Amino acid sequence: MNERRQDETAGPSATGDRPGLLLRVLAGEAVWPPPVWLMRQAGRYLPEYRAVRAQSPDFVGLCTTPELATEVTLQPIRRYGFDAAILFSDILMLPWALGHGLAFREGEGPVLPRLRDQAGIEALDRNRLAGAIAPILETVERVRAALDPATALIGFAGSPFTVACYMVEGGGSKDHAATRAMAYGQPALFAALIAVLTEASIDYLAAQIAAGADCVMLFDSWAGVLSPAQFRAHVIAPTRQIVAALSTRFPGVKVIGFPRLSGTLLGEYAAMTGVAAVGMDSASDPVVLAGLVSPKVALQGNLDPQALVAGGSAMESEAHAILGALRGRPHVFNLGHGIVPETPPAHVEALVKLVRAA
Ligand code: 1CP
Repeated sequence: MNERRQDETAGPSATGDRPGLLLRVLAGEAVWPPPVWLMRQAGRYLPEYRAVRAQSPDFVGLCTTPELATEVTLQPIRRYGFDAAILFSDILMLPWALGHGLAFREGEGPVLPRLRDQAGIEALDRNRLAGAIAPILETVERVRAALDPATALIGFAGSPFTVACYMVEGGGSKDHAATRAMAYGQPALFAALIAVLTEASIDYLAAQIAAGADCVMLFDSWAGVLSPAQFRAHVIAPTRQIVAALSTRFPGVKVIGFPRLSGTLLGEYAAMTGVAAVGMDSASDPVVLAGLVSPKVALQGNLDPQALVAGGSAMESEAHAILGALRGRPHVFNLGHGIVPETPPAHVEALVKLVRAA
């Protein structure tokens, strides 16, 4: 029997506390057609997001105003009925909550003070965290209350390494040279920074789960710049620590890990960290990754966001190839990186239809 049809005819009231499609896949089930959601599904490609953003020129203010953050989290769910909502916030809200400065400048992206010494690490204040994240947790509660029970709510954080990149570089970077130089040249200092961020990420993610997130995702956008040894130390080890701590506090809780551009190291990451699913970037061949990653770990991804911009037959053939490659194993359909602002909303609608008709 078609599993999705079964879910759809059940309707929200009959669904009860039966887990929706995303949680079933994260529990190891191969659901066909797979659940679908898209990284950065809330954002500037949606006119209704731009309308809210115009009223809230301060991006941090948007993330910390529960009414507005709830609205923009729900916008893509209303439009497309994705199988999961993702909390509207940003990975840089964690350093912000620890007292590190953060500003988003038009056209420039995030700007943070550059962390280069022990004093910078000592200035990070874990005692500020609970108070600072309270509005974000209120958003989690409001979104969970508004969603259909079958739609999962994903909480998230940046991984310690990727958050450290932004703190050391003072913002975005092409090659993260200063961060890599610190990891090699001042290993104790860099390890101390990763340790502080790991502990704070555990607190932050645990609080999101307690507030109603059904699972959490760790975005490690820059994991691919590390050598294998550095990847093991600064990506695999902290991720394993985060997953273990969350599993102790919330037995059975599922974590999705996304060490972007990690290539063949994704297999080791999947085996060593305890994550329930791994995100695949668009450069990875799903057939190859399916051979490297245990079938107990779900794969998430990996349509190129630019194929979604193009739409039409190019998008269709790429999406069908991904679906075909992963049929029969736990798969969450997604992009290989976030939606870009140029994406026509109609192409997203066509993609969701295609996946659901697979
Ligand atoms: O409205 C705007 O102009 C702000 C654009 C924007 C948005 C919509 C930023 C600034 N952050 C977000 C939301 C966001 N960011 C979400 C929640 C919404 C959703 O997914 O629907 C999430 C999960 C993120 C995660 C995030 N932020 C990552 C990891 C994923 C990735 O894309 O690699 C990273 C690296 C960031 C940092 C960041 N925040 C914003 C920007 C422009 C950036 C990238 C900066 C750079 O170029 O390095």
